[in-house]
Amino acid sequence: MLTIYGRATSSNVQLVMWALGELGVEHRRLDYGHSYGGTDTGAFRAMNPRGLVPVLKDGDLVVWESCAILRYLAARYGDGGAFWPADPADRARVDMWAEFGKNELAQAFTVPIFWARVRTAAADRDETSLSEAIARFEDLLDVIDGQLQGQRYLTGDRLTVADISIGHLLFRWFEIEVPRRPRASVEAYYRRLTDRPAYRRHVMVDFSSLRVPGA
Ligand SMILES: N[C@@H](CCC(=O)N[C@@H](CS)C(=O)NCC(=O)O)C(=O)O
Repeated sequence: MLTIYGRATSSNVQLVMWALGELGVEHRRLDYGHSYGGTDTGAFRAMNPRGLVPVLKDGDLVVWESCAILRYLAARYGDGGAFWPADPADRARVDMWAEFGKNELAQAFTVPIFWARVRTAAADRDETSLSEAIARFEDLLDVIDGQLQGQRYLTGDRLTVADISIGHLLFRWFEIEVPRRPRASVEAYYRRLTDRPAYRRHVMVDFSSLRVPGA
């Protein structure tokens, strides 16, 4: 059976799990990483020399890097339609936003904002850096807001790989205690995502176990 190694509280695991849920692929997920450990063993490092989650094992295939896993799942288990189009030009339009999600939005959010707010005690927090990081992330969200004008999802009216790469970040963005500028299209988009059972199940995961005392 297809196996995902990685704890449910990892945002990169969530990205992969959400895709599996949307594609309806049978799978199992094993808790690895953070408080579960298991990523420093020889067996795990033989799968992923970086010692990070998620890792996918599908038959003889082992893949790490969440977006590579996402693209593999979409190509292997998708139907060549909107989610991950067979046509190279249509696919590139989707992939461009998926890259933007991984290389810009996630980089701008996870460590500079989420870690600073949730995984750092208030006494140790650099509030100036956090405010600057929020301002940078807000600018990127403006790009998303513009793209969402007049359409339900990032590249049209159907959910795609681009939405998985970007949308999984929004749960934490809307849950953490930070100031947020109102942004109607992103907020409507987020509500649309929260209506999807696979998003609720795999992305809207309580992250209180990651919160350090005094955060
Ligand atoms: N670029 C990698 C990053 C993977 C990553 O940083 N994973 C984090 C969890 S989100 C991790 O393994 N942290 C250590 C741990 O959970 O033990 C990907 O997208 O898969």
